[in-house]
Amino acid sequence: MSNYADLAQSVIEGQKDKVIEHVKNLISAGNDPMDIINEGLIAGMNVVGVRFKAGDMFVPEVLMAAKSMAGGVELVKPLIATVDQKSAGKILLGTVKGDLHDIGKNLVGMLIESAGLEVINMGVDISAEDFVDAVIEHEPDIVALSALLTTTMPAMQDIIEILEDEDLRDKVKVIIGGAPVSQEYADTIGADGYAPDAGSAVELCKKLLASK
Ligand code: B1M
Repeated sequence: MSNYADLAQSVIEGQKDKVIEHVKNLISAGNDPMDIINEGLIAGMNVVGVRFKAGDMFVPEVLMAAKSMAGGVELVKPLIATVDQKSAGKILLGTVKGDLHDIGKNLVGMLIESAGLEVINMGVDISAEDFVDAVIEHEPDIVALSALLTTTMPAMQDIIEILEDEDLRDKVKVIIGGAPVSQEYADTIGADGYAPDAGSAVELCKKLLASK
């Protein structure tokens, strides 16, 4: 038998095999896939964040935790109910330049996709110019930007400014998310919205698509 606390502890310890075992057990026991993510995997990663900040954990250990969490998310991913419909919108998603954090961004992509929207996931460390080129190439309805570092947040503003310079700003909505950003920051840089978590990102996308 496994519980959410065991799963969170295995994420903290970076024990990918144990994470996979606990996730499999929790799935077999009929637990909700989103509860497995929120109460087990993310709960563990939140503790990692606190210990990392306090200097009790270091980058290699944090990477092990991140890889363990990603292994767990992969198992849960097929179980997230997918709305079977023709794509109701196209979302261009990526982590901004200088930033390598992708766990939250990938969760956001997974949930948006499961809501029946098309997601083009550009990955991490994406320059403003590459985002704008991708807007021209893919013509998305929404650009969703992730940043986890206070030092990379300004890259979000760069993207909005280049979109304005290229006369593309009125063709695409821009939304932002990630631990250091906020609704206030979204307002400051002229983004169309902010989502604090993956579930809210889905709701925000739906709201913006409905208003288009
Ligand atoms: Co880094 N890191 N990290 N890190 N890391 C943080 C972000 C930090 C807060 C840790 C700390 O000090 N407490 C800190 C940033 C401090 C700051 O800027 N204020 C930090 C630092 C300092 C660094 C380095 C500089 C460390 C170093 O090298 N000295 C370095 C930078 C590397 C770089 O990016 N250039 C670094 C490196 C790393 C690892 C590579 C080791 C690893 C990342 C692995 C990976 O992503 N593949 C890592 C990790 C794992 C973390 C913490 C511990 C966990 C992040 C995470 O995955 N959380 C993090 C501490 C923390 O956040 N508590 C930390 C789980 C995830 C589900 O949540 O990403 O917040 P989150 O995503 C949420 C929401 O934010 C939101 O929805 C998600 C799901 O609910 N969301 C969006 C995210 N993106 C969205 C986009 C949207 C909408 C919502 O679109 C609209």
